Amino acid sequence: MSTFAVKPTVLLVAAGIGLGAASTAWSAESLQDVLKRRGLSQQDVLAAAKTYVPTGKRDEFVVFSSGGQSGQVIVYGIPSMRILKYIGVFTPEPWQGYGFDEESKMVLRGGRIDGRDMTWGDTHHPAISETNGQYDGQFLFINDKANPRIAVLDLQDFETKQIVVNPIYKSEHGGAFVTTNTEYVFEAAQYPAPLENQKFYPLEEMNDKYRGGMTYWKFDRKEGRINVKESFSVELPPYWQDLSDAGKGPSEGWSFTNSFCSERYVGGIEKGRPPYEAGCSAKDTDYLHVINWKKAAELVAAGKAKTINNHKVLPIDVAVKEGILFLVPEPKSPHGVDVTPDGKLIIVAGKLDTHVSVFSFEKIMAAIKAGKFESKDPYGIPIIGIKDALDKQVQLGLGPLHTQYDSKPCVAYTSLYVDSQVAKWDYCTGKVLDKLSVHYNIGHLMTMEGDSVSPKGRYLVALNKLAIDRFVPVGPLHPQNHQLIDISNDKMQLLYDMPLPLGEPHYAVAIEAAKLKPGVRYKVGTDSRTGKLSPDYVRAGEEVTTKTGNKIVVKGTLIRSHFTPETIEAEVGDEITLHLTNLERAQDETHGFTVSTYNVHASLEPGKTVTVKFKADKEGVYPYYCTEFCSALHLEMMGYLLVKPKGWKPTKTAAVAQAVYTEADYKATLKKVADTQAVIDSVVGFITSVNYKDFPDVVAMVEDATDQLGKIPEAKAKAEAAAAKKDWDQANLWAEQIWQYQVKAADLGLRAKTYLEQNNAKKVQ
Ligand code: K7E
Ligand code: CUA
Repeated sequence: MSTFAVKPTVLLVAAGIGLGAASTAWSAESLQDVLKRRGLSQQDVLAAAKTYVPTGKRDEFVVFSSGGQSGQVIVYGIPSMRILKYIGVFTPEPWQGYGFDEESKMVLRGGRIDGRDMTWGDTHHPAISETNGQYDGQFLFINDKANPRIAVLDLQDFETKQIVVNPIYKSEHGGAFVTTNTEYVFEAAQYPAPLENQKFYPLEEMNDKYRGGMTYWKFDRKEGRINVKESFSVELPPYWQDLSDAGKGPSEGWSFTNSFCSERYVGGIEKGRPPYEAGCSAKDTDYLHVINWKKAAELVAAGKAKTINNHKVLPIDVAVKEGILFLVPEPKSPHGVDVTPDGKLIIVAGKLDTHVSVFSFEKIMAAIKAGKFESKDPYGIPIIGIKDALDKQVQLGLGPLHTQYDSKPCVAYTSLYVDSQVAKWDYCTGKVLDKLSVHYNIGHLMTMEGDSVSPKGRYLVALNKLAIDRFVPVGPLHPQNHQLIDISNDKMQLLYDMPLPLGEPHYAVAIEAAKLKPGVRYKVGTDSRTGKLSPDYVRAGEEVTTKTGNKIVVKGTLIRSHFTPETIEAEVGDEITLHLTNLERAQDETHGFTVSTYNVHASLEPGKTVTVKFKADKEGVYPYYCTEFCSALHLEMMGYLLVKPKGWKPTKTAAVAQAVYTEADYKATLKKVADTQAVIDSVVGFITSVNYKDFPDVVAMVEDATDQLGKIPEAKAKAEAAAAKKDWDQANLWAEQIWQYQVKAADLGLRAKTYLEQNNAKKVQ
């Protein structure tokens, strides 16, 4: 408390003038001294200089990484590798109130399967929305392999808006990928199963009754949501569809999906059969699925699909008859298919082959046009001969998996899982250009905008599966390891190891930071999960609590540093619904809300309206409070939920005990108020002397400060009325409240002033 009993002028000095004094007393270490002391080489310093982002400066690229088993998304910057955010997607995330307030529970409810809440996920592949094949920075999609689902995140506020469950799969892997204008977000099945929900067929009927497939989710960009009704799937054989990619340029309108276990092997080691790993890798080739999705969509629109589980599915025989589905043999248990930026070539890597296979879209089309097929698979799908589709094969090393592209023409990078290396090579000439060891067992890799039509080059991240010996040990479960690699020169240079402590981040995508334009505040009253105004938001002065039967509805507000209301009275068994609106306009003025032991939490960013709901099923006294340290009086931002026994009646009518103040106290408070007003006047003088209106962030802070100051006349009238009656308690407390409004206004004003100074605001007359 004592900190804030000081005079406001002291606050000002601390905030502004104290800076100059710190830099003199110690003789500084030289760079050489530091290198010696820390045992760093020239190379280390070069790497550090390439990744270090000084205070106040920002990263060039933003990465959205899968959060693996956490079911979340991890956001970090490049080149600093600083983590910026975890976004709750398929699983509850307490900080953001995700899964603890009603609006976000609605989103998670969309991900229920068979009536069950799914509180974990296995996220694999994020994808950024595209316009003309370029990342546009508007939306992010990501899949859940375990519980086949896909999620839509809006990059306006980095929140999950929608989860849809795949209606026909039991697992899925080859998604999320987007078409060049994000018409569709697509995902392929992984492990075959009957498509009908909750339908059993024995494994002996694998070939007939089990299926894979490819689902094309129609994306409505205006709504920012997947349109489930307009979505469809193409039925595929029970090969294990793996990864996918969308055609672009000449191959636009097509999608490509690799597969493994085209053997359709059924294991059963406990029955004496060799395990899946043996039976699924016996053949020399599997199949690349080539699908004309544009035509498939037309066929579905023309009524050629059948309906399974309320979802349109284009059967294999129709797809074959209409000439939209083809297979190309690909060696050998592949994992990864990546279309080149120009859309002409399709690169597939076989985990058990030492080569990457480069297929030519032109050749594939020529074979289809000429009707030149080497055979049909057991489902009647035409198979194009591998020689008729192949442009070239390049030997890279052991266990090639995924490929990404550089801004330099023809340059590609392929991960070598077994060799623990990144191979840089030229897919036009077939030459291997460089190799770099990584630590260890790299899965995916990622270059900047590396799967768009115009990769940005510069950096590559190796997403490694093992992190042996890299970090300070933290127990048998190691962190994941993302390694940043400089690819701007001929030789790759390893720059940085970043431990990722959340889940196995299979894949990641990176976008130029400048393309992201997230908002910093909501329009007051916004339900962020729908993007619309909440029907239950209230402005200052409109707060209301109503009780109908055993249902209590509170429409309240939050502003530094109090809730309205500060008491909620209930009887045991009442159902309580709170609609809370954060009235702040200032950037980063988030409040949190929780009620002791009722397992609710909300994060209220400026302008947001959030609903929490619970049954007050236990008698007692439960403090509620703000969970974000929002202001100097943050700790005082609280209230009481009083849950009374049924039929309880007050026995005492005595007023709530108060501190006892004198006239002298009141006078002293008035003096403090006058001093603070002088500070505010000088800050306001500065702000209005410059072009602050050109800075939207400052304008928002000024609005908030004006809000705070606007409450003063009412408090002042109350103080004066009490003083007239010589009620010094009330007079002094209302004068203190005036000071509270001033302090918050001054705090905002000082922040605005600093901002203006740092951003070179110009004097106006
Ligand atoms: Cu782990 Cu793309 Cu699911 Cu490869 S995936 S490594
Ligand atoms: Cu609001 Cu702390």
